[in-house]
Amino acid sequence: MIREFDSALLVTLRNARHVAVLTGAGVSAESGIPTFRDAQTGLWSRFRPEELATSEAFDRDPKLVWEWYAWRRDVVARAAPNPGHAAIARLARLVPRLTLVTQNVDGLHQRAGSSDVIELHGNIHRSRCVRENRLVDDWQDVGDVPPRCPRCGAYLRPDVVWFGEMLPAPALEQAERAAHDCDVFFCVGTSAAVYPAAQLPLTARDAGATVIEVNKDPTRISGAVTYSLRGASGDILPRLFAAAWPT
Ligand code: BV8
Repeated sequence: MIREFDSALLVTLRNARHVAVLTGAGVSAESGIPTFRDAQTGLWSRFRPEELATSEAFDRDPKLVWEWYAWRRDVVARAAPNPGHAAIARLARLVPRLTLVTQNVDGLHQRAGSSDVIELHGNIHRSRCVRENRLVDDWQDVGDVPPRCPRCGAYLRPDVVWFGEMLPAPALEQAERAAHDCDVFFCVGTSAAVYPAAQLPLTARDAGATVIEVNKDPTRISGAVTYSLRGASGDILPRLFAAAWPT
């Protein structure tokens, strides 16, 4: 039998009490959703995501930023969860306790069947009033771009965390608690470049967890993790979990 995965890794997974998973854009790449590292295509090719995903960009050109998110919502609507999302959803049934934390705003983990997803950076399918800071899930389409809050008339914005904005405190606290408590921490499809999310795998390692990175490419934390599994998450995760928990 080809020993594909280190046997110590498989034993660690089988004995895990609490597994935490942090995902980034790479877990949705096989669903056809461009990552932040991918060059933007077509209409958006002349912009860098870091430039558009800011309140400054929205203040400067709310229509442009709203249309970028509308385009991304359309890409997500046409995408489907991939085997990587499905494997993570299945993992919840294989371990005593799973905490799933995502940096993604596409909602694909939920569509794959994961529940209690901790969304550190919000969700592209939710919109909120810029003045009241409250979610708005329905509005009259009278041609305004961005649309306006039906209660107060201010612009709506995507309910995501832009660069320079604070993360939702409850989500971040929950993620940090899991990083301290877990005995296995997966870091899947993230360049580990954006803080404070990028601190989580290091927190887990310092707390004594086995940290497993799954990424097509090496990242800045590849040298700091216990196992760095190179490849596509949609390929590696199903095979790893099948090896650890043979049916
Ligand atoms: C904050 C929502 C307080 C919006 C996003 C400390 C040090 C340095 C900088 C900072 C710091 N603290 C704060 C900052 C500033 C900033 C930051 O981290 N900047 C970076 C660029 C240096 N952080 C913030 O502003 C955060 N706010 O901390 O507030 C504060 C504020 C100011 C100053 C100090 C403190 C807010 C960050 C949240 C921003 N919002 N998203 C939207 O989506 O439009 S971030 C966005 O980019 C994503 O959510 C994601 O988090 C990030 C991209 O990262 P990844 O998900 O990793 O994706 P990426 O494309 O980078 O990588 C994909 C990976 O997958 C690659 O490695 C690739 O190889 C791999 N891959 C590809 N295909 C596959 C694959 N792997 C496996 N399988 C495959 N098939």
